[in-house]
Amino acid sequence: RNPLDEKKNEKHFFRNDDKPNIKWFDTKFNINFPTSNHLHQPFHIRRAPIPSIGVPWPKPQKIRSSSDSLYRIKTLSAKTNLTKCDLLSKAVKRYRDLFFTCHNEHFINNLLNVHNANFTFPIQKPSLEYLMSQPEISRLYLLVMTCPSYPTISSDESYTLKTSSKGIQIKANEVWGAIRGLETLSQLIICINNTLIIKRTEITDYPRFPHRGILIDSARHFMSKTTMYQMLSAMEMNKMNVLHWHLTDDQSFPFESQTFPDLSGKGSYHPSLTYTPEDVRDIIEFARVRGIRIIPEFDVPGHSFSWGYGHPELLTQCFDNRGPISGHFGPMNPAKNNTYTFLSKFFKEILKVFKDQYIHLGNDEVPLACWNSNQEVRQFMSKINHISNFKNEGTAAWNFFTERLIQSIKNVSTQRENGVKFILWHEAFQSNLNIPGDAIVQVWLGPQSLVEEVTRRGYHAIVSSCWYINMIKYGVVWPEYYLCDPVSYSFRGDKSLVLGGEACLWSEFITSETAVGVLWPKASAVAERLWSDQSLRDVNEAAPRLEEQRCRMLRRGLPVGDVSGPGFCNVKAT
Ligand code: CP6
Repeated sequence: RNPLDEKKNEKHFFRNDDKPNIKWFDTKFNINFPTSNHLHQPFHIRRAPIPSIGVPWPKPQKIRSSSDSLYRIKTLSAKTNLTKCDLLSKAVKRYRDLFFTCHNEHFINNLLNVHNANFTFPIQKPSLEYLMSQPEISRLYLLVMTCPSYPTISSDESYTLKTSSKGIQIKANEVWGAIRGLETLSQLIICINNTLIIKRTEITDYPRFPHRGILIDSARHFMSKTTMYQMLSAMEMNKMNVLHWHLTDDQSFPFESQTFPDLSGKGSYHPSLTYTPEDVRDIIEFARVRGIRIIPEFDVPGHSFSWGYGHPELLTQCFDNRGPISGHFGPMNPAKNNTYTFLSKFFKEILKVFKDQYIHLGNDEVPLACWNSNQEVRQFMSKINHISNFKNEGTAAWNFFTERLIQSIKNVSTQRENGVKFILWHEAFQSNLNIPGDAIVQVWLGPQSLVEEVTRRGYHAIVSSCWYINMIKYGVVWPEYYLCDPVSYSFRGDKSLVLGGEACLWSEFITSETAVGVLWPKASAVAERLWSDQSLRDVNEAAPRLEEQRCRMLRRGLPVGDVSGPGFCNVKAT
């Protein structure tokens, strides 16, 4: 049974079933971009970019702006009540350069002409005189209550932003909100006639879900440090806050362990295709200052073939009726004590390297057939099965493995301030393993009813099933991602237990060179779904804003792809 076939039959998942007349298949090729009269343009326009310049993505929860009050910005001096918050000073430093980069000077007049500027400005041609007569503001007030050092699942990312003749004010309970507010501010500032302009604006903003992630698979193809940085920058621009780092899989083991150097020494594709301890520290720090958590996944007991290059003793030898199959190793061997002592040493190191409270233990697609084929494991399994009530011996052994591993990781977590908690793929839940009550179940395949069931049994859930961005398709596909709601109006479970979702970039056919262009700006659609209000479901309203967000990412140097068909951005091609 191919799980992908099941997926095909379940076309209706996560659609907004309460509003059946929204058919996103129909809207797919029918997004109403305004057409432009290009005759008066000094350069050829096939389809003009939409001037959603100055309109933020993802859409804030509440935004009020007045187009007839503009402010000019020549300089900005940031004043903050917190002087010893490195995260805040670093964020100001990062964003200051962005505020003062005039990107659209060659284009904006044209855009204003073309579209009568109804989108962002009521004025048709803001003359230099008009702009220069607008009041100037020069102060940025950052009022922040607390400055925690690492983001967590319960971080407060809310903020308010207000521009007035006194200046710009961003208020936040925690520094994470200030970082989100600065990103919004950077998107509100536009540049006309080489002058920075911001409208009078009032924003109250906060995320709908606390877990808004992407999954990066560094094991099928190695993802360079530069690519990881680009991913994190794009996440910050889209207010995403979790990087689920799928670090190891059957094909390679790029993580350099100090405790067991042979894991990457023999299990990486090449000695240069690894993450050194310094690389990992740098990536965690790059993420931290952007309010992004890094959750590493070390997939066990399946998807673990590459562990065997350095440590073959961990894996199960698979047999057929003639004997051991040469080179055929299955999931980690649940019958050996060594497996557990090895893994508890390994995870002791992981808990030191990675700072987040959560680690991801995989537990997807465990091939039980290999365990069944191995005499030693079979003996162990029948022993285990006596003392458990699983129908299937393989599942009993799998449960034993996962339970014991989790316990041993908890045992080595005592030096950690916040202990350790676990995320598992939904198979562990579906097979009724005894997973801790505070574990999070990540659903990667299956209907909304599976997510509902997860919450009905009291577990927290993360949803990925409709966001396999690596499945490259021709045409305009982002509305599909955009309209997929982890908690649709018809959700029959405990909505409060759904923490959010992740856009996944499984990398069997994606490389470091193509990853950013495949994931973005498609993942931007997911980002708005997870940040903004549930009622925001108009793809025609979103389309021009998404297009501007794509252009913004390009302007900031990210090699993003295209999602809406022929067009161009007001940025010089490199
Ligand atoms: N790799 C791992 C994968 C997938 C999973 N685990 C996967 C397979 C098919 C789809 C999506 C993801 N490539 N380790 C399952 C979580 Cl459609």
